[in-house]
Amino acid sequence: MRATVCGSAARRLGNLCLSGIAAAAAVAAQSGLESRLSLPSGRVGIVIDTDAYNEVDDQFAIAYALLAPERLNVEAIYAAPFTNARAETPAAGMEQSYAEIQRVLDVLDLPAGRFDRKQAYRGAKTYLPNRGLPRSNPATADIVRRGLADRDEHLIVVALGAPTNVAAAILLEPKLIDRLTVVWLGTQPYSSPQAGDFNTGQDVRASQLMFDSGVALINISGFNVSEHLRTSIPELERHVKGRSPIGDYLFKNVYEYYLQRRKHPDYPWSKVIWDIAAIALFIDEDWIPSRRTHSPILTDELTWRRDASRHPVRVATDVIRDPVFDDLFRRLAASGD
Ligand SMILES: [Ca+2]
Repeated sequence: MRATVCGSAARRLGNLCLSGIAAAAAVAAQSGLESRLSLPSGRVGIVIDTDAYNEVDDQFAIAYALLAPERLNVEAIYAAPFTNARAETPAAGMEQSYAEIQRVLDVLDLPAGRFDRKQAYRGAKTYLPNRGLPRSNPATADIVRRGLADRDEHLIVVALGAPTNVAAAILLEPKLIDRLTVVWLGTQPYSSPQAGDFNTGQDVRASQLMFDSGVALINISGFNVSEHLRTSIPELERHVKGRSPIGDYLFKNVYEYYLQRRKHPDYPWSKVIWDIAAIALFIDEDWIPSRRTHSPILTDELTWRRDASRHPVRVATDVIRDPVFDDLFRRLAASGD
């Protein structure tokens, strides 16, 4: 499948280019697109789409979001598919993610009314098909329902893995294009010779739809951007371990990961907690500097092509690491008080 561009508007839904009428409406909606690239002030409703068990960082991001109730109303959490050494198939990855979301919720043991486990949903069991429409699943149904509902502010989807669920929801209900903001953690910086990272490569078609559908996209690259969010075992021992039940759980996860990967006990080791960047963005936008640019074209070969006539996206350019961890560590510790 080649990365084709549909006319000057450069908007594409899977293999279907938007019709002329739809494209004109899409252009008219572009002023709304500009506003959706800005985060609302006050308390905002978000849904989180997470490949929670793919390694050890999504769990931090889930806890971070749920421990920031003054800023974030987490309306739902969706399990995203993944495949790696922990899951042989996308379906297994999604199920493992669903189970991990439940474990994090159990350990957090939030006050009644903050977040109920029934607000966690299973997602796609497969990546997007190469052609045609994907199957609906509990996550896509919930995104469609919330996205089309009358709301004070548009729905914000925070996608922390392959964006299969949100892309599938858009394909099943294209009205979502003008209703959502997607904060997606994935790709490499647009100046890089390569565009792919783990999240991008898991579901290339879904990733392409983030850039081609015209949905409002705030993109936080992995390499060289959220990659700044490195921590270490000594730092986690100092600030996280022993401070709260969720702190102990998160530390245990990272420590087991470390034991599997360290070269020897005296070797320096650090771990990127990638996904917390997408939550920190809401706490203080100055911590995640960003700029607006034309949506790049993600090719099938996972490289970038640029076209200045394309619609705008917002892309993070840096992460100020220390205040993010300071805020996260304080919230984790306070949850144990
Ligand atoms: Ca993730």
